[in-house]
Amino acid sequence: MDLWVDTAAPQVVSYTPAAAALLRSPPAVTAVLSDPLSGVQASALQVLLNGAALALLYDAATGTATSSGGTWLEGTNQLELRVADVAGNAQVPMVWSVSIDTQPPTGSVTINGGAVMTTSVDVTLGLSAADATSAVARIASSKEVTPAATLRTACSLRWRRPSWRATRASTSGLAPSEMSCRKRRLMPSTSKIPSRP
Ligand SMILES: [Ca+2]
Repeated sequence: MDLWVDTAAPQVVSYTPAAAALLRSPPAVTAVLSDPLSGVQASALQVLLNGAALALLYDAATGTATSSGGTWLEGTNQLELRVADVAGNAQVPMVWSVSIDTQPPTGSVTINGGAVMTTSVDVTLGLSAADATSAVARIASSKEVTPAATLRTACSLRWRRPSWRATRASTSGLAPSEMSCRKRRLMPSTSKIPSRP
């Protein structure tokens, strides 16, 4: 007759997502568990997301528990992993937090303080950006503009010696990048002083 004595709780070999992780979308929570003697009690496995139990699948062959679904919050989420073995030894619940940030930063661009026209080849860009959940990593600007078709309908140029003259279909509602390109087109290197229509 064999008598098994198991006084050791299961061990959490690894888990995801990592503590303090910053993620763009809700993840599956996974944990690899080990209990050499009596084995992990699948029915005792629990992953709590902000206090609510997640649906969980346990693969005994690999010792991997995988969650699905759950109501994740924008910002900080608390996870708790509860594990016990068949003999009833429970591991101390593991608690950690991860952050979810699904929203891109908001930002704005102004050209020469929002001026509708400039006679200068050089303009000053006013750039601002903010992010409610994480932080803004960088701000980049470009003078590349697409699609070109938008520009053709947004403004037109007429050659009227000795100066360029520009007309525009609309000033309001154009994206800053379109304004940027329009200004570039308003100011060819050979032009003289542009004037309003
Ligand atoms: Ca055990």
